This record gives sequence, structure tokens and C-alpha cells, in this order.
Amino acid sequence: MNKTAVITGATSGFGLAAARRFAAAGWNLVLTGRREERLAQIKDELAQTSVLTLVLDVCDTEAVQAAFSGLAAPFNQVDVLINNAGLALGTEPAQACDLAQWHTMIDTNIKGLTTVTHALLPKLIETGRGASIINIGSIAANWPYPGGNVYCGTKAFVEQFSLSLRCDLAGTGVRVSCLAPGLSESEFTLVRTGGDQEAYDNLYKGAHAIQPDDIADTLLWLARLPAHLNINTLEIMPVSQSWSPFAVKRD
Ligand code: NDP
Ligand code: 8X3
Repeated sequence: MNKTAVITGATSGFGLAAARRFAAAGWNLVLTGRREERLAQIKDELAQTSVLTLVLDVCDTEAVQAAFSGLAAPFNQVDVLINNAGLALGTEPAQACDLAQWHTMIDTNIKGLTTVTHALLPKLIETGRGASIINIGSIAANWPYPGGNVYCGTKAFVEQFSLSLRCDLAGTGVRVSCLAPGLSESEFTLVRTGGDQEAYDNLYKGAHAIQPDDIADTLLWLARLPAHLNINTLEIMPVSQSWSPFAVKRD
């Protein structure tokens, strides 16, 4: 029987690449996102496998609970949950930020991710040994940078939640991993900058950034690991990205 992966945020970037990669490997897919048209296109494209698309805002708790409570065959045994839906908004220093943008990041990256997890935990535990939750964190969880403020905070939550979840799931056979990419080329930067194509071009120019397909390959590798192994956290950067010295503001 084919395995089933639930991927949130499958309309672009990592989620879309993962959907393609898992489909090619023969997985059934439950794909979510807010953009209905894109979900319809993806379903057509991935006709080689069983795909259920759900137009879903992860911030809508009732909709998430309703969508995942009634999964029918062949999607009713969930083997992998990839909590990928997320976003950053803004690059300004905290004191110049828009509170509504902060709340949207918290609602999506923290509340949305926890709502989806809560809704699917019973199914994952039912699957048991070999099931996986893979949460998409970020290097921003551990490496703060100017303008990262609330986004960095949300991803620190994702990492700590993933690790704590592992403790609670001990004995169920369900694995939990936090995959933390660095600089990656996707619509993420257009969303963050309100559609600033120049900022996008400048950020990625000459950087040989991580590509969504790189993350998709890593996700499939994680999902296929032998059932007795759990990768706790996995941080990935492009070779071009490394650390700078601490900033010191002098009088
Ligand atoms: P994209 O912008 O390409 O993809 C984001 C996905 O999340 C889209 O499919 C979008 O779908 C979905 N999404 C956003 N908000 C919601 C919502 N409220 N409800 C449902 N779906 C939502 O970015 P990436 O692929 O790069 O990002 C994916 C994840 O990776 C995010 O969690 C991001 O924080 C993280 N990440 C990104 C990095 C990068 O540099 N790109 C690096 C490290 C981590 P739709 O708009 O259709 O709802
Ligand atoms: C996205 C990577 O460095 O832009 O999570 O925060 S970064």
C-alpha cells in the first residue's frame, strides 16, 4: 500500500517541490494551501498518484480540524506530516514593525503549525512505528539577525516544540524532526518584502542559494529513514552562507 504524506503550504517553494518529489516516489498526497487555482493545477500535474487538495488557511482552526477529521481512503492512514506552511513579513527593526504582520507570523508559523499537528496527532499515532512529523524550522531559530525579530522567534518555537513533542511521543513510534534551512530561493522573499523583485534579485544574486528541490530531496530522505532512527534537528545552509562576528555598537 502506498504511504500518505500531508504537506501544508504545497502551492509553492518547498511544499510544491516536496509534493512533486513524493509523488514521483509513489506516495499518496494530501496537499494544502490557500490558493485554490494553484492546488488545482498541482493536482492535474501529479495525476500519476492519489492527491487530495484542501484549500485551507492554517490559521482557521475550525477549518483545519474539519478538514483533517474526515480523511477518507486512501488518505486515512497518515504516514508523514510535513508542517511547511509559513511566512516571514517585513525586514524592519522591531521598533518600526507593523503589529499586524507580527501577529500574522505568530498565527501562521506557531498557531497554524500547532493546530495542524494537534488535528493529525491521533492519526499519526494510529500509524505508529515509522510515522513522522517533519516541521520546517529555519536557521533563524538559532542565528538571530537584524530585522528577524518575530520571524526568528516563531522558528525558535518550531524547533523547541519539535523536540518537546518527541518526548511526549516516546513509545508511540512516531518520529519528530525539525528541518532548518538557511538561505533558500523561493517566493518566501517576495512575500516577506511585499513583492519587491529587486530585493529578491539582490538577495539571491551569486549566492547559489538552496533550491526547493534540495529541501524536497532532504524531506523524502527523512521520511524514508529506517523506523528506528530519528533526526532531531537538521540545519542546512548553502555553502555561500556562514557567520559574521558579533555586531558591536560603539559610542
Ligand atoms: P513560499 O512562500 O514559496 O511557500 C510558503 C507556502 O506556505 C505556500 O504554499 C503558502 O501557500 C503557504 N502558506 C502561507 N501562509 C499560509 C496559511 N495561512 N495557510 C496555509 N498555507 C499558508 O516559501 P518557502 O517554500 O520558502 O517556505 C516554506 C517554509 O519554509 C516556511 O515555513 C518558511 O518559513 C520556511 N523557510 C523558508 C526559507 C527560505 O529562505 N525560503 C528558509 C528556512 C525556512 P498559500 O499562499 O497558497 O496559502
Ligand atoms: C528563512 C531563512 O535567514 O531569511 O527562514 O531567516 S532567513
